[in-house]
Amino acid sequence: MLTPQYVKASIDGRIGRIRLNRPERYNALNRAMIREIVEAMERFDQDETVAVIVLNGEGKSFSAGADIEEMVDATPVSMELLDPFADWDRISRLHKPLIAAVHGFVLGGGFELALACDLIYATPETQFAFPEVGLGVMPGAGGTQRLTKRIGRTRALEWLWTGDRMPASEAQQLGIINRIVEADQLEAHVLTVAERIAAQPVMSVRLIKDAVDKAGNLSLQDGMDHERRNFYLLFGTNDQTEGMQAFVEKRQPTFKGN
Ligand code: CO8
Repeated sequence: MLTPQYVKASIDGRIGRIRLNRPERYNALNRAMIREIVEAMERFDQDETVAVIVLNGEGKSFSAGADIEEMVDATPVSMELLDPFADWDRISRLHKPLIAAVHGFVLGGGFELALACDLIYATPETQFAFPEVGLGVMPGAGGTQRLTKRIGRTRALEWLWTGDRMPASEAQQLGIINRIVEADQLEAHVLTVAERIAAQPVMSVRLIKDAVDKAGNLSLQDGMDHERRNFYLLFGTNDQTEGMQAFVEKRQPTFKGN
C-alpha cells in the first residue's frame, strides 16, 4: 500500500483517527483522497485494537466537497468506467462506529462524507450545504438519499434546489447532527464520546449499528425480526454473561470485547 498523501491516520488508545489533510484546498476530495480515507477506515474496522473511528479535517474546514477540477472534463462514459462511487459504497459496509467532528465548510461531497458517518459533532460556525445544483450537477455520493431519509422530502428538496448554506444550529434542529460544541472543545468532546462507546461491549455496539441500519431499509416487522436475531446472538457472547452476572452480583462488569 502507498503512503497516504491526503490523509493522516493514527491510533489514539482505542480510537482510530483519520484527518483529512489537504487544507490548502479546503480538503476537497479527489478520488485518491477518498480511496485513502476508505482504506484507513477499513484498516481500522479490521483492527481489533480499534473500537471507534473518528474523522475530522485539518485547516479551516472539514471539506469543501468533491474536487471540481478533477471532474470538470468528465463525461458519462468516463464516470461509468471510473465508477468513483465504488469506494464511497465501501463506507456503508463498515461495522465500527464512525464519528465525524466537523467545522468550517461541510459542502457537497464533504457533507455526504459526514452523512455517511454514524454521529456528527460540529462547531457553532459550521456551515453545511449541497452547492452542486449551482455547478449544473447534483449530489452523487448519497446526498439526496441520506439527507431525505434524515429530514424528509420537502425540507431536503429546498436545501438541494437552493444550495443554501445551513448553519449548524439548523442542522441540529433538523436532527442532521448530534451536537454543537465550541471549536476549542470539539476534539476533546468527540474523543470522550468515542471513548465511552469504546468501553461498551464490542458485539453489542456492532449489532446495534447493524440493526439501526436496517431501520431505514426494512419494514417495521422485518426490522424487528432482524433486531431479535441480533439480540439472540448476543447471548452467545462472553460480555453478555459478564454484564448480566455483574449486575446480579452487584459489581462493575469487566468486558473483554467478545
Ligand atoms: N474542488 C477543488 N478545489 C477547491 C474546492 C473544490 N470543491 N473548494 C475549494 N477549492 C480550492 C479553490 O479552487 C482554491 O484553490 P487555489 O488556491 O488554487 O485558487 C482553494 O481551494 C481555496 O479556495 P477559495 O480561494 O475559493 O477560498 P474561499 O475562502 O474564497 O472559498 C469555498 C471557500 C466557499 C469553500 C469555495 O472554495 C467554494 O465554494 N468551493 C466549492 C464548493 C463546492 O461547490 N462544492 C461542491 C463540489 S461538487 C461535489 O461535492 C459533488 C459530490 C459528488 C461526489 C463526487 C465523487 C467523484
